Amino acid sequence: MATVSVLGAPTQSGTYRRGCLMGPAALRTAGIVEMLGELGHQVAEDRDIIPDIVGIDDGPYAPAHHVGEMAGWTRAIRRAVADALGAGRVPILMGGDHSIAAGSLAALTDVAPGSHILWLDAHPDFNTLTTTTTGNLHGTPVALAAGLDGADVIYGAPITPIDPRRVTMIGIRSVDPDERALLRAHGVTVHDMRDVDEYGMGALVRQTLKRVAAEGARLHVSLDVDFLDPDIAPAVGTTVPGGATVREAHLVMELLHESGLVGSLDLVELNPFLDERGRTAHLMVDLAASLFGRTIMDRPTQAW
Ligand code: EXY
Ligand code: MN
Ligand code: MN
Ligand code: MN
Repeated sequence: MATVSVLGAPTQSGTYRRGCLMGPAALRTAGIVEMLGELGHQVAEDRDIIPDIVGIDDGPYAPAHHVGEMAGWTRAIRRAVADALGAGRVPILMGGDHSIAAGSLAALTDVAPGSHILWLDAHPDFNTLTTTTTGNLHGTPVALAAGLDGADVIYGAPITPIDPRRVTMIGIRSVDPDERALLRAHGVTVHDMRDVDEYGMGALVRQTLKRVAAEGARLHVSLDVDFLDPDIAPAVGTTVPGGATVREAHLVMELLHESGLVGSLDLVELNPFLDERGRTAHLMVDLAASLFGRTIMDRPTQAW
């Protein structure tokens, strides 16, 4: 059983559509804390993070916007997630837009160097402050955590970057031209939805878990609502048709649980304003339940 830190990051400055700052409240309303208790885990803390105040003029970074806000959230999240990991807890970082993962990914290099990252998303979020064309910083966290252009602005000092060769992405179906070149240049493993169609979600996840085990690494999971098909998860601002089904997503989580390799989780981009009576919020909590050990029939589980 795990001791868990439930950490809210109620921000939407990294995206263009308002609403996902209500994400943490919606996940709590959908019962994420109660779910963890019912599965026998101990919730040691359940709080929202307060961002640092960082004044940065967006001008030089245009079209990037809210650069100072992202810097403030990133630095506070990095400390909170690192504290949880350092205390042997499993942090669940609840967004809020995906820019918050710049903080959780940096915490990994602070406290769990060599971690592997599984990015479950329609998008690679591998733009930099210079390649972003929309200026929405939720499209940049992986590239910034890898130390690419703009990392020093967001983190405020040089960071020990994540190793992009230890990043595996599944569900990808919307990639910008510059991202495509950067992903290839930096050795990120990208399983787009064509791979999912060809090989199946189970095979891709098992292959990833084999790599993580061979690396002797812990696994960080970053789940963006838009990994899922919009028909089943409409409550997200950046929907892309052709996403994961409910059962594909549960299979990912069930296999991850059985591996015993997962040490931390981001649940991001939930926009309750776009939801239908909380069904996306409940789906995200149900998927987290599969990650934390809920099964259909009894199955051998591994210690966390
Ligand atoms: N690649 C596009 C951009 O950089 O704006 C779209 C990014 C969407 C990011 C969402 C969080 O996944
Ligand atoms: Mn994302
Ligand atoms: Mn996305
Ligand atoms: Mn998104």
